[in-house]
Order: sequence, then structure tokens, then C-alpha cells
Amino acid sequence: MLKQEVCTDQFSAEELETFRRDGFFVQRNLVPLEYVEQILHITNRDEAAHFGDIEYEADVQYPGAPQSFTDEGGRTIRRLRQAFSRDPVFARLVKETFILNRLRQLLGDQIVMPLAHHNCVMTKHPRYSSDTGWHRDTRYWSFSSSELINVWIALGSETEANGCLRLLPGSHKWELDAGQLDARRFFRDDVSQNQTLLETATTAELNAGDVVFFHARCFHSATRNYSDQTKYSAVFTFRSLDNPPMPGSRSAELPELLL
Ligand SMILES: O=C(O)CCC(=O)C(=O)O
Repeated sequence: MLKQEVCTDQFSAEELETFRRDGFFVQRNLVPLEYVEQILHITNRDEAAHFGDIEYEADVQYPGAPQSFTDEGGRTIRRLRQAFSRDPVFARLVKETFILNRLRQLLGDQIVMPLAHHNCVMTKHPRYSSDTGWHRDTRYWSFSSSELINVWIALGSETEANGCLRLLPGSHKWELDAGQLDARRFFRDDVSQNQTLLETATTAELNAGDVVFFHARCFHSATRNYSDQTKYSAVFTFRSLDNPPMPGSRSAELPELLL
């Protein structure tokens, strides 16, 4: 039987202060391992069948990804999208008070979960996975404001070797010049102004059940998986009721859940 020390239902005042300063907070042992096991079961089932809405490494064309579906590793899955349509376990999980109360502390009483963004299980495979450059998730999202919070749930160990999240503390507050981003709105590492900022990067090494709450404006990146085991993480985003998607945008294309 797996044993785990589970924490309280809300952030302490210090944890909130850390989140507000850094734009992220790593909450250890938050999700009971029974959830982790159920989600891994669904993930393995849908991965084996290539079932549902899937993003392949070849779709993103990031460094390290197979160039086409016919290349070796061309059918390597990067993430299983639309997690909510795959099993009720995801809805049960995000409605748990240990998640919802924390989101309320960050965003206010009425929490909405967009289904158009994240809402996925990231699957980072050995050999054919890719490097995700420094970016803000809001780069292609369109809401009244960029005040959204991501919840990244580790389903196994996440380390530098298998491509864990790296974050730039405080970057959710940065105002940037256009020249600091490239054409795809990745944070450029060839600009001296950025190089100084990149020196502040920190890694979020995680164990199963640990959760990173991070502001959608917080710059983050990750390398490919250099280990020999696949890394799995479930990821969702949340907004307050008074921060709707812009009509006609991709963010407004799918329904949302009022939690
Ligand atoms: O490669 C990763 O694990 C990071 C993924 C990510 O940040 C994203 O898809 O927005």
C-alpha cells in the first residue's frame, strides 16, 4: 500500500506570499497517490490506442522532435489533450478542496476551468521528446486579462534528467521589450539583457503527487527527456469568472467548467 503525507486544504500566508513574489509555488504531496494511479491507468490505456485528441512531438517541431510522422519516432505522443473527456477522474480531482481552495485564494471565489488550454496529460518520452523553450503560456491565449493559474501535477518523478519544469522567478511581473522575444514569442537566449535574467532560473524537481501552481505569465521551459522512462504530468489552467475569453479567439472555442 502506498503511503503519503497529505497536506492541508489551503496555502499558508507565507506560501501565498511566495507565490505572489515568484509567480509559482511547489506544493509537495498534494494529490493522493490513488489519483495518480488512476490517471496513469487512463493515460496508459489511451496512449496504447492513440485514442482521442493527441499532440505528437512531430506536430510541435521543437528541437529534438522527429521532423515528420514517417521519421523514426514520428508517432511519439507529446500530450493527450482533452483530459476531461477521457475519464471522470479529472473532474473529481480538480474539484477537490485541496486544489480548489488554493485556486480561490489565488483567483477569487468563482473558479472557471477553460477546456481549450492545457487540460491534458503531458507524456515526455525518452529518445524522441523535445526541448520546450522559455515561454509564457499566455502567448497565444486571449482572455480579458492574463491572470490565469496553471496546475501541474507530477504523476511520477520529474528531474533535470527527464525534463522537469524550469521557471524564472518573478517573471510573471516582467514587462518586456519586443526584442526580447522571438517571432514565436519564445524568450530569446541570445540577447544579453535576457541572459542575465536566465541566470535566475530554477528547476522544479517533483515526485508523484507534488503540484506546481504557476501563473500563466511565468516564463518556464523544459528539456527533452534524457532518461529511459517516460515522464507524465497532468496539467490544467484556471481563471476567475470575471476574466472571460475574448469572443472569436481560440480561447473561446470550447466550453468551460464553472467549478
Ligand atoms: O516540455 C515541457 O514539459 C513543458 C511544456 C510546456 O511548458 C507547455 O507545453 O506549455
